[in-house]
Amino acid sequence: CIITMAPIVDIHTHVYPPKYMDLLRSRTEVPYVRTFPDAPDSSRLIILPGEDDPSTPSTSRGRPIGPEYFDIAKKIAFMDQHRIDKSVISLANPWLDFLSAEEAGQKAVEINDDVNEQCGLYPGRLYFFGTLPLSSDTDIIVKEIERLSTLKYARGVILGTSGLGSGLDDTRLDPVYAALQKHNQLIFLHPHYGLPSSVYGPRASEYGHVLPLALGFPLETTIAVTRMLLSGVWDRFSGLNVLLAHSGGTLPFLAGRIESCILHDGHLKAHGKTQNRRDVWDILKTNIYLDAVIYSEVGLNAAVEASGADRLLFGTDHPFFPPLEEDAKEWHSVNANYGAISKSLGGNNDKAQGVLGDNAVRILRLED
Ligand code: 5CU
Repeated sequence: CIITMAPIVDIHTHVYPPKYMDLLRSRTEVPYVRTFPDAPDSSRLIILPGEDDPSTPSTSRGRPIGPEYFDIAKKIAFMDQHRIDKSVISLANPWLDFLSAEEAGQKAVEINDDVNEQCGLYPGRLYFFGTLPLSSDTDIIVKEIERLSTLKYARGVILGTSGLGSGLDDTRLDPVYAALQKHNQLIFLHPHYGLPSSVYGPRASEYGHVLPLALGFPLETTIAVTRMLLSGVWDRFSGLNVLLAHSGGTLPFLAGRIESCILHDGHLKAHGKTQNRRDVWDILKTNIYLDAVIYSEVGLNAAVEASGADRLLFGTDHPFFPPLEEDAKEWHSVNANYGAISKSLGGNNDKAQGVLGDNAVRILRLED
C-alpha cells in the first residue's frame, strides 16, 4: 500500500481525436474502423498488420471501439475512477505512418491542434505528446516540431519505430533528432508493427492478440532502440531524451547481453566502433525514461535497476486492455500496474510517489 500526497500522472494513455476518427472511418484498408455483417451494431478498430485477414475469427478481428477511444469526457471519467490527476495523452498507433507525403503534413497540424484544444477543456489535467508527419520531407517534420513547441499543452512527441520508413537508426532523421533536442521535446517511443507474422506460426489465429501484443510489441521496441544505440544516435545527440513504452520492451533485461555482444564483435572492433562510445548503461541512466506499464513487479524491478526509480513513470495504456467482464468497475490492467509499483517500491514512499507522479511532473513540466 502506498500513501501518496503526490499527484498521480498517467503518461501512457491514448486517444483517437475526432479528426483522426474521421480519417479511420473514411478508409477501407488497415487502419480503419467499420462494422462487419456478423455484428452490425458494433464498430471494430482494425489497426495491426494483417488484422483483417478473412481467416481471422471475428473475436480477434481488431477490437471493439466505443467512445472511450475518442470522447475526451470518457478519458476524464476513467481518470477520476482510477484516482489519476493528470494525463499526458497521445494519439494511438499507427499515427500518421500510412499517409502519403502530401497528406501527412496538414493532417499532423489538424490533429495536434485538435488534441491541444481537447487538453484546453480540462486545464491542469491534460497534456499531450504530439504526432509527427513522418512520411513528409524532414523540413516539414522539423516545422511541426517547432510549431508543437509553441502549443500550450504539448510536452513531446509520440513516435513509432519505422522512422522515415527504414527505422530510427537512419541518419536522415538527424535534423529531426536535432530539432527535438533543441526544443527539449521528449520522444515517447511506442511499438506498432510487432514482428513478422511468420514468427507467430501457423496456429497464430488460435491465440488472439497475445503473441503480437505481449511479445511482438516489446521486441519491436527493444530492436528499434538497440539500432539507435548501435548507429550512435546518442553519441551525436547526447541530450536527446526518449521515453520507452512498456518499461523498455525487454531492454532492461537484455542490456547486459547487448553490451557483451558489442564488445565481442570483430566487425565492430575492426571499424573502431567498440571504443569511444556511450554504452547502453550510460544511455539508460542519462537519456532513457521508462514507463511502468509492465503489470508485474518482476519486470518493474528490472526497469528500476536499469534506469533508476527517478526515471520511471506510471502509465495505463487506456483505452486498450479494458476488463472483459461487463460489470467490472476498475480496470485489472491499471490495478496490476499500481500493484507492481506498490510491491516493488512500497517500502520507499518517496520513490513510489516519484513513479506515480512526481517524476512526470518534474520531467514533463506539468506544474499547475
Ligand atoms: O490492443 C492493441 O492492439 C494495442 C495497440 O494497438 N496499441 C496499444 O498501445 N496497446 C494495445
